[in-house]
Amino acid sequence: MHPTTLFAVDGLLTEEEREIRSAVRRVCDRELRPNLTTWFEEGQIPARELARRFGELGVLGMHLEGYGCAGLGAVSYGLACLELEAADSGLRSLVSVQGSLAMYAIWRYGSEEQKNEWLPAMAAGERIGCFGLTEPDFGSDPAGMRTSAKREGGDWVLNGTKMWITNGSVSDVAVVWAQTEEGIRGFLVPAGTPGFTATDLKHKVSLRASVTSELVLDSVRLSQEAVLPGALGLSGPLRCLNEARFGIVFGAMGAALDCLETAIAYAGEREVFGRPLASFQLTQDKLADMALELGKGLLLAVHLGRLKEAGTITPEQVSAGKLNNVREALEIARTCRTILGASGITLEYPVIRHAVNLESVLTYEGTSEIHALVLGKALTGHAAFT
Ligand code: TGC
Ligand code: FAD
Repeated sequence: MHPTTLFAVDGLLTEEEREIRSAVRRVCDRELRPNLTTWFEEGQIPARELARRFGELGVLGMHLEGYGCAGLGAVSYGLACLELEAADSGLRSLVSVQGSLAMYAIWRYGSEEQKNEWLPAMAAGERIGCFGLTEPDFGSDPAGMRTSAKREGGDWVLNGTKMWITNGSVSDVAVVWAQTEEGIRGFLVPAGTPGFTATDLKHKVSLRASVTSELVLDSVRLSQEAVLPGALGLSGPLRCLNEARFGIVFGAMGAALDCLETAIAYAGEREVFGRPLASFQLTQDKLADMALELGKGLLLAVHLGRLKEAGTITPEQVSAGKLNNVREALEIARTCRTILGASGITLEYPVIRHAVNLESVLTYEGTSEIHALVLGKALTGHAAFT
């Protein structure tokens, strides 16, 4: 039995959703999987080429309406994230940051001119975006950010540093969040603007098939047209995070599923003490536990997707999904790694790659501790962040 049939999750999906999932899976199998080990080992991806391919596939900003976006439901978007992350979390990251952070920020808070200028080209993958919220000293606590935007005549002048920014150096536009006299505001900073530089962070052990950069803004002068008019205050970027976190609820289960499928196949073939590893009770106990967590995680993801489609999902529910599904995916990846023994530490199998990638996923888009605190606040009424 395939692990996902245990909970009959497919029965909860529409035909269109299953077709979208198959289309993304086909591209992953034929065009991405053959390259994943090389991209991970070399720590480099052909980001522009991939973005154009993802644009053709229609997954960039696929849950947004208009401006060249497909306007599909949340579950369809989630299933695309699941398939991409079953290949590699870094590829899902590229798509999440483009569609759920950079495009979403412009789509939700941008002027008509900004939307028309950026969204159709970004949906097509012809232009890439990034989202600069985190700073070297302010990750979990973005309210403390030091990046500032000050008015000078009719212009804005930005100074500061953003850290750990996915797609940073390959982006055509950076959505940069900065402190202003009025509160936190978002700015569109085109690549090549004088004073703006993006430098890649090297020596990553996790998410190697993803571009991660530092952005430096040194007296970057922007016109009034660069401000996102609809966002004021920290709730602006945090609403974008809800979108990307939702995709991760599904995505993490993709990485877990790829690990579990690999472990089941390996345990069936590998003989220890004269019989298949799969026939030992301890192995079956591990597999049963993992199938339970995978199934529960998928059900939670689809349930949250339906709430999102109905427009009733809350940030706390997204936190619950991100916390649970990433934590369980990481646990599944680690347990699958034990089933593969020494083979589990090589890139011949995808398991260790998923496991180290999921360490980043546990940290970005709100660490597991931050999501626990969000739930703690909801349950008790006491905020324990500070
Ligand atoms: P707090 O005072 O609680 O809230 C400030 C304002 O924001 C509102 N708010 C939210 N709005 C929408 N969605 C949410 N999830 C929200 N959470 C809070 C809140 O109502 C308030 O609004 P208003 O109108 O009253 O001003 O803020 P706080 O400073 O106490 O912080 C709360 C906390 C810690 C939960 C928040 O700062 C947080 O989520 N921190 C984690 C930061 C984070 O997740 N960073 C991610 C950066 S992007 C990234 O990692 C991309 S990786 C992508 C990839 O490669 O896939
Ligand atoms: P810190 O906030 O310094 O946290 C360190 C530890 O302290 C964590 O365990 C944390 O949970 C814990 N902690 C913090 N506060 C509390 C508390 N109140 N109580 C208890 N424990 C606490 N950011 C972007 O803006 N855009 C991106 O595109 C982006 N991409 C990323 C890609 C990668 C590969 C990675 C690794 C990160 C990326 N990030 C991005 C940054 C990411 O969002 C931050 O790393 C994350 O929010 C945590 O911030 P930090 O690393 O500064 O850790």
